Amino acid sequence: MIKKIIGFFLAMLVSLPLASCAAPPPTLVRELSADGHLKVSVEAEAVVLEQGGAYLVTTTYRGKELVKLLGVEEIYKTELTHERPIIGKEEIVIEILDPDLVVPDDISVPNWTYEVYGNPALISPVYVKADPINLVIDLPMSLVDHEFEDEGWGSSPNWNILSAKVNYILYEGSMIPQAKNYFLDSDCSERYHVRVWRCGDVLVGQAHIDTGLPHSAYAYEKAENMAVRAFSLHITRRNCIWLSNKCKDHKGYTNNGWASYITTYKYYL
Ligand SMILES: [Ca+2]
Repeated sequence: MIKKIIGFFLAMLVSLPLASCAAPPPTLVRELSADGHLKVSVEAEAVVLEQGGAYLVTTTYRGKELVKLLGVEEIYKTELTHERPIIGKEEIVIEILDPDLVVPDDISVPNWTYEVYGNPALISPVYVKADPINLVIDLPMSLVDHEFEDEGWGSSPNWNILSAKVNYILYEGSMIPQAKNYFLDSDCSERYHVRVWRCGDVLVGQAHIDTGLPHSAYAYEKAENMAVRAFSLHITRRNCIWLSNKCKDHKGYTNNGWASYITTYKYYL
């Protein structure tokens, strides 16, 4: 009996340090921001396949942090363009929407747009934070079409996924694809680009100047002002809705965090 009791205590002593070693090793330190974004260091690479005057651009993000966070070595997206894209490889930090985020449903206007990346091993796509929302438009889409067209902007309906210009917003717990694209040629072969989403009773927009592929939107404030100018017959308020999305684009221009508001014709007052 005494031997059994001594054996029991010896077994306990041996098992204690083993039990403490069984704790899972530390994984990626998740730097989760207040709005549910994770910062991830990646290597970004764009590869181009040219065919018949069109360019198929595959942008891939790779890195150890993606392995730890998502269980895959890379995520990627494919885009089709008719403009010769800029290609290359660079180390960057991206922000992705936390896949485990419990999405709040009390936000009336979203404040960021997202690009979608995929990998066959993933159940869900990865949403990478793209650009700040900077327009809130309280008008029917048909009237937005009309006013942009009157000012010389071109438009296109929603694109299929290979055509690539589809970005998303997070609204009431779902990722919503954009409804329309509007374009206006700028100087130096650049163009103004406004993406628009339906968002409950209003539309929201993201205006920027586009330098081509891979993703290179910049000058959000300048493009926001240019978009508002297309609505000169309407009541507009520049930079009046705080969306907490102040940031700098890759050329160093600041987005001030305030969206402009566009609503009914002036003569309705
Ligand atoms: Ca603004």
